[in-house]
Amino acid sequence: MMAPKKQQLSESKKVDDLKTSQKEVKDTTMTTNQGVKVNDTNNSLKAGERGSTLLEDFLLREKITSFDHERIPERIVHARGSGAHGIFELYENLEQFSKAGIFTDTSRKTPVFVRFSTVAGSKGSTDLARDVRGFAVKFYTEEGTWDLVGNNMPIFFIQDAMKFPDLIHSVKPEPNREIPQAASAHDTFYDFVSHATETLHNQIWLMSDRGIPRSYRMMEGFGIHTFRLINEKGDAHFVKFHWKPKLGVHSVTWDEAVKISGVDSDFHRRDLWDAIEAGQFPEWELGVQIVPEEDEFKFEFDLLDPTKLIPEELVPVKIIGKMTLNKNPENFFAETEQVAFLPGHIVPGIDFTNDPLLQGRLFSYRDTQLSRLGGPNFHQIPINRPVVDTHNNQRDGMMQMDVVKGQTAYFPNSLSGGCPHLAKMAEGAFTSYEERIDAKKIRTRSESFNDHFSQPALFYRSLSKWEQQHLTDAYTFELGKCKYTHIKERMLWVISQIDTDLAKKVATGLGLEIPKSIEQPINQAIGADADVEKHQPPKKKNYLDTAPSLSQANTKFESISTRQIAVLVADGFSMKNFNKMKDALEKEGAMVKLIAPHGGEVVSDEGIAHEVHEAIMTTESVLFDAIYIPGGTKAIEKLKKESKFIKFINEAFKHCKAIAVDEEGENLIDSSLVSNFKQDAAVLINKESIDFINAIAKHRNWDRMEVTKNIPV
Ligand code: HDE
Repeated sequence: MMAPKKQQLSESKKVDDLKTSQKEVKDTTMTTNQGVKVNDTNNSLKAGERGSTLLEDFLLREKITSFDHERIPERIVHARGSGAHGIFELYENLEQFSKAGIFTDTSRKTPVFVRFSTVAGSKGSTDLARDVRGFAVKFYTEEGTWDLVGNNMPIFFIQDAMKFPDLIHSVKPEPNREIPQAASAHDTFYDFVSHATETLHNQIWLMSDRGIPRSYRMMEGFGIHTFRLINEKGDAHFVKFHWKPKLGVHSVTWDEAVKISGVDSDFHRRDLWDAIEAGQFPEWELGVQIVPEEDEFKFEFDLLDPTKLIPEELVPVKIIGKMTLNKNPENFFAETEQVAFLPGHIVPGIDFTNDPLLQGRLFSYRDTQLSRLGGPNFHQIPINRPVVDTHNNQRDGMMQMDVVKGQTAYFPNSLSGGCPHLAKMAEGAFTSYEERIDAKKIRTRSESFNDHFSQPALFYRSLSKWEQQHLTDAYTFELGKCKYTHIKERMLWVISQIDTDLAKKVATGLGLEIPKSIEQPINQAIGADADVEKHQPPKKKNYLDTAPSLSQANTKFESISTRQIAVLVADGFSMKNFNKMKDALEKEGAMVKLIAPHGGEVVSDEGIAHEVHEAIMTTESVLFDAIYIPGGTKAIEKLKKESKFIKFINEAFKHCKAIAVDEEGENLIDSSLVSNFKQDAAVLINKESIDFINAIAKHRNWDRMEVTKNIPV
């Protein structure tokens, strides 16, 4: 037998190597797709100058045909997204848990491609929809590609894949009018979720600030399902994966989200792109919660139930490595659009569990790529290619890019010396974890999945006052958008099972009463949701009073890196103050942007011209994290005359942002609503730059909500 060629891969391939079909546009001559040089791409071939176009015009037909077929079907969910390249580095060898190279070799820099997304909206929808965010990571490892296809919330809406089409149909635009786009605030969603109370946990996370992140770079990521890690001896441990952003977890307010959607619906995409271009590479640490197999039944919830999280207070998250995104895609379509993530892409050392949602996903994603990318060869698209060589007897199909030589395409064979031969365990072959199964074939839901209410209640209890207020407002808004009273009432009843006070506040906003009981679902007889009965009244368990790890109030507030600071200036602004503050902010990594009454340049009180970043007409305060007003008598007089600057300040104040002013700058805030709140902890008048930096690092002064809620902005 011919000796098999050993795969050589001394170090991880560079990200660029993945893209074997890269083309540069520079210094090239235009050709057709057949390589014929083109001398006119502006005029079609006609019978005479004013004559009809000729069918023979192959240049026109090739160009137009290609254009006509430019789009591929958008993803049914997660259509709107943004991607970036990077690397993953492991901090410590985890061989006691997993034999995967990515978890044992601390010398590797494993290339990754990440795609962040919203779920419900179509490809052109706003980034700032209240929605779950996708957080999908493709690890190009030396033992094959591993995809960790997760979300920014640690649980999912449903427990069984069978319900996924119902969930998505309910949240998508209603089929009769195709309204509303990228929004859960409508009748069909709440009709569905109020009948399927298993959705409640993900729903309440969605209503929290997690549903409107400040940036993709400031979100956690979660694998959601319980997976398995397998070590060299074949021993298994359960594992949950967590991504922890270095910048902490931060969100905008709903009022900002609505306004950002209007002024820059690409806010999150732009933010990710700009940070990477500026060399301020986003970073997340990878954490694992590890549970020994023998502890499978130790918890008051089922580890296989994807609507439950393991509170970090019960099983701490062990930080094991770091992911850095350091390169923007060259071509959105080729990379971000064509990337295909499959939860079924795992490598030796990682394995699945029987989570019924995960099991369904293992089927769904390959099926999706077949229709989205047109056939079974999507793994040959550059962004989807593994970094290791692949050999098997799969052949042909649409868009086959490989020219596989030789006479055989079957196994076993003698004509090719038995190759590709089967891998032995010592060569790193994948084998499935031998889980013991002794069961009836049965179409049902495990009783251990029945408790729908304990964890949503734990989540709500664990939030800070300001988070609870945001969540209450979110439910009131969302249900307020529903037209059917019975749907709103049913939801009120469901919410009352989490927290009576929350339900009362939402009911007041809706002008309704919380019903004492609710009718059984219409189709109970045919099992539309026979399980609803099981959950009424809920059997709540209080295994923890609170889980502080669930609150954004306990996230990191250390860095102002990449924070956008609006500096309000006009001709005559104080250069001394400005320079001092700018230097201090930029030293901490913040982005200082000059906003002036007009575009072009502004001249400081020392006669130096500065480039204006945005004219006040083309921007809004919702795009910034904080405001600085450097002063200068002439400048402040000018700014006071432009009412939009006052609006800018009022809104930033309303959104609880830090505002610093020096000297005459105080006159400008005296013309705004801030004049009545100068004692506010994040309003800094003639203070040191360090005070401003500390206030920005806190993200927002949420204590201010008490006073701002009644401010008419
Ligand atoms: Fe997905 N999901 N999903 N999903 N999902 C897709 O696959 C599906 C679920 C997630 O940036 C689709 O390639 C089913 C959970 C992300 O390209 C599709 C079920 C989680 C992305 C699909 C789920 C996710 C997708 C659409 C229930 C978090 C975007 C396009 C059984 C753990 C990946 C595609 C990207 C995309 C099906 C549930 C995350 C239709 C059937 C749970 C981040 O195949």
